Amino acid sequence: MTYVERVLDELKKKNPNEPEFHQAATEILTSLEPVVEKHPEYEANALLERFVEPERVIMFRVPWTDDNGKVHVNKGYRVEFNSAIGPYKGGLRFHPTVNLSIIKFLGFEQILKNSLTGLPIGGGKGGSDFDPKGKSDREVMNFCQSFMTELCRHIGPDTDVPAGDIGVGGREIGYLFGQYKRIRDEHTGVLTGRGLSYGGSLARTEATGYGLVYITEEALKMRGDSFEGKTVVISGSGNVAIYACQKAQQLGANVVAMYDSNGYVYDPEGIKLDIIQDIKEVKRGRIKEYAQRVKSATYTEGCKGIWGIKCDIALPCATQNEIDLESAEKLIANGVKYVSEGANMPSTLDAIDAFQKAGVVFIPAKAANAGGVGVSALEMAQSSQRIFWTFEEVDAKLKNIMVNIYHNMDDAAKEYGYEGNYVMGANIAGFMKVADAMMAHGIV
Ligand code: NDP
Ligand code: 2IT
Repeated sequence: MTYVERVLDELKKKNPNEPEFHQAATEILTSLEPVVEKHPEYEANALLERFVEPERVIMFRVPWTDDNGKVHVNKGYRVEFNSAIGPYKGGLRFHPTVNLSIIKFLGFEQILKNSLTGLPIGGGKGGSDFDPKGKSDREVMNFCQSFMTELCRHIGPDTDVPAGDIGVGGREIGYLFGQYKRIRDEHTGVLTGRGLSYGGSLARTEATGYGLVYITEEALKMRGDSFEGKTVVISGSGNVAIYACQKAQQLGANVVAMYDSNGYVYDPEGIKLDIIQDIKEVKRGRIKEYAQRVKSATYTEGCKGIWGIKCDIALPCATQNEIDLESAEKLIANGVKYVSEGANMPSTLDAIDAFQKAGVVFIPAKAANAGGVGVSALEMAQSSQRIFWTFEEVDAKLKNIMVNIYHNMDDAAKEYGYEGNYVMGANIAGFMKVADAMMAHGIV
């Protein structure tokens, strides 16, 4: 048994019933085989054993009252995974499927993603099994205030800086920030993704989707190609999906399909993004309505069929494991050339394997969606200096971050003899900096 196999084996024994965490750990640790072989001091110092164990796991009760006076109780989580290179940083997810396994996989991925940005941020993630869907603004506020009443004692601008993720956008960050400020009496950069009137950064809303398209654009450019005239399928219709669509369209792509958790719309004439935004951002409605408003579009109940639509570039931007082997095989059979992950871990391990074997350019989430947390780190920088950069300044820095990530993962893959394997490249490039810092800090 190799060192990596032993650590993975123990991780699964010590953390049973955490399949998503096992999946993320398997992908990451397997890629690190050649690195730990080259660095025997890592095993001698139990570096991987420490790397896979969160520094701190916080779980708490979140009681709140609905509009009818009924009391509900949800679970709250914050996993402070690794602070070797900076304060814990990562989003909060509010979705009924949230459990410890999901938060741990997200937190673990976040360590390497944040390292890849080149900025000083450690890895963390949190959230709740609360479902914001169908709740009134007042109910969401009640929930957020209760959630923050507990969370506020664990976070701070130099300690742990949460942000949004699925189900947590500008509205939720506002309520969370208001409660933090009230209890701690501090107006600081304790959360990112804040509104522009209270310390937020321009371009944070767009950052993940734009960043996803920028890194894909760089991959295209290196192969003498571009987004111009390409057919693109994007899953999801939330924050990441919407701004990925916007940037891809600006670069001349034809985005033909998007979905929400009920079903997908196919519009061969090109998605009218203003209508999607009206339905999803303004009305918080269902994507089904798009097909009622746009003649060229059709709606199909259920999500999976979206991957059967012929495209050159697929950008999964909804949730984990949305592309399984069967969906990957359909994409490949239809000639997909690029798959870049806007969501976290949207492809199963066997789907990734199929893409790589078929020669599809596959850019894994921790590289492809790092633009969101990258601009969050820029928001932290602006907050601590009490200044604001223009949209153009932030956007230029974002693009620079994404282009650098592309080349760092490409170089790391080549250095270790895995040219074009960006799963290896991103994991290795992200890990080296964290490993260096952990070694420097001694056994902690
Ligand atoms: P949003 O809540 O804004 O949107 C999520 C979208 O995905 C919605 O369209 C939602 O549909 C759909 N979705 C969620 N869960 C499921 C599911 N189980 N099955 C099918 N569809 C689903 O979230 P974001 O856009 O912020 O996040 C999307 C992905 O991107 C997540 O994986 C997140 O972790 C990742 N990410 C987000 C970043 C950010 O800055 N926001 C940064 C990096 C990664 P519905 O409307 O029906 O719920
Ligand atoms: O998965 C992610 O990188 C995010 N949800 C964004 C985290 C952040 O701190 O901006």
